Amino acid sequence: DYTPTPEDRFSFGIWTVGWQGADVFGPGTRPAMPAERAVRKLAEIGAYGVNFHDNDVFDFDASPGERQERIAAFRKALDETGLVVTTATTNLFGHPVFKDGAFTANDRDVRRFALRKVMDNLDLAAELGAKTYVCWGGREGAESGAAKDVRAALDRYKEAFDVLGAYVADQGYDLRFAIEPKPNEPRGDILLPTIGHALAFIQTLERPDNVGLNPEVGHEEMAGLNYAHGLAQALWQGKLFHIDLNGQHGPRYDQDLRFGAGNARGAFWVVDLIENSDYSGPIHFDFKPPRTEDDEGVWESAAACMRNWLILREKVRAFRADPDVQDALRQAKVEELAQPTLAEGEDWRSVRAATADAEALGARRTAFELLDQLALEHLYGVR
Ligand code: GLT
Ligand code: MN
Ligand code: MN
Ligand code: MN
Repeated sequence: DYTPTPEDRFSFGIWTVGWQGADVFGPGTRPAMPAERAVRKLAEIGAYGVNFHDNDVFDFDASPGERQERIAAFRKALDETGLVVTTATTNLFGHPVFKDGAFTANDRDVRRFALRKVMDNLDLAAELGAKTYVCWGGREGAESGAAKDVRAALDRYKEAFDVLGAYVADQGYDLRFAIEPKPNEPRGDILLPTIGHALAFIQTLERPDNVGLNPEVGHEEMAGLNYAHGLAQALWQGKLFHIDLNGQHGPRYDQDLRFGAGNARGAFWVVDLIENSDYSGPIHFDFKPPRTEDDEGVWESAAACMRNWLILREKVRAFRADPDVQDALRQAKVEELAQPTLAEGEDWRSVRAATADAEALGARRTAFELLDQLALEHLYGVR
């Protein structure tokens, strides 16, 4: 039985199910979906929480009255369904004002406008109880060489996080920022393109403890990287604040397939890692129901994200419980890696003096193929 429960902490961006399907080659294929409808339908299919952009709830040019009205409808749906706002974020990419980015736009007036827009939505995020504030800088970047001074842009990127960090601290908000890396699309090259770039950047900030990551499956795979390995390093550095789960087929355009589609083997290791970690944030899906789907297809694909997580969770549990796997793990010396290379009280001298038979060590069995085949057989459903 793969029925989602609140304990599973499944959440969705309002913009995922709300995506109308407009792409570079044609307009949308589905009608607009008000945020409150997304909330009600997500609750119906078993989600626990939601994430939203300011402009998923109200239009960019909404009057103050319209803004209040839209927020009230959103809030009413949240109250009536019990769905939790786990996360919020700002649309800093849709309007032409952000055509050259927001925090790193060459035009200083644009940068000041962007900061104000974020602060406005931080107020709403705090009011609605969000704990994480995602920052995806999709328009921060360039298509050409001379137009962007990357080092100056990084100065401004850091300045933005320092200013916003001070705002959150001064307001006493219980909110942490999560940077979402992406290598390209919509910009030709985006700043902070991977988990690694973002981790290094965070260390330069005035409040590094309040800033972590929101890595997305497709974004790391577009860069040819192993998403589970990236998540593991983020966890190791105490920086996995949030996750954007979806599916992707290799290094092509950002596909945002439902979770579990695309690289199914990669998805298996993601579930294995997260289920066996201390990650306590939402299991959050950022996918786009393909443009081919009607409203029914939208909810089928959203429900499938959760179902695929639960199916893979069952499989990784069976994999870890399988005595053959436990034996292969022993043969592969997986636990031995947790043992420090130097013993208590040893220093470099102990290793300097050691002798080894490199030929014999090089001939030792690893059993890695045996172990990986067992994982695949669990995934393929024959064990
Ligand atoms: C946008 C993007 C996503 C980001 C969202 C947060 S919006 O759809 O493609 O990957 O997570 O701004
Ligand atoms: Mn995302
Ligand atoms: Mn994506
Ligand atoms: Mn995306």
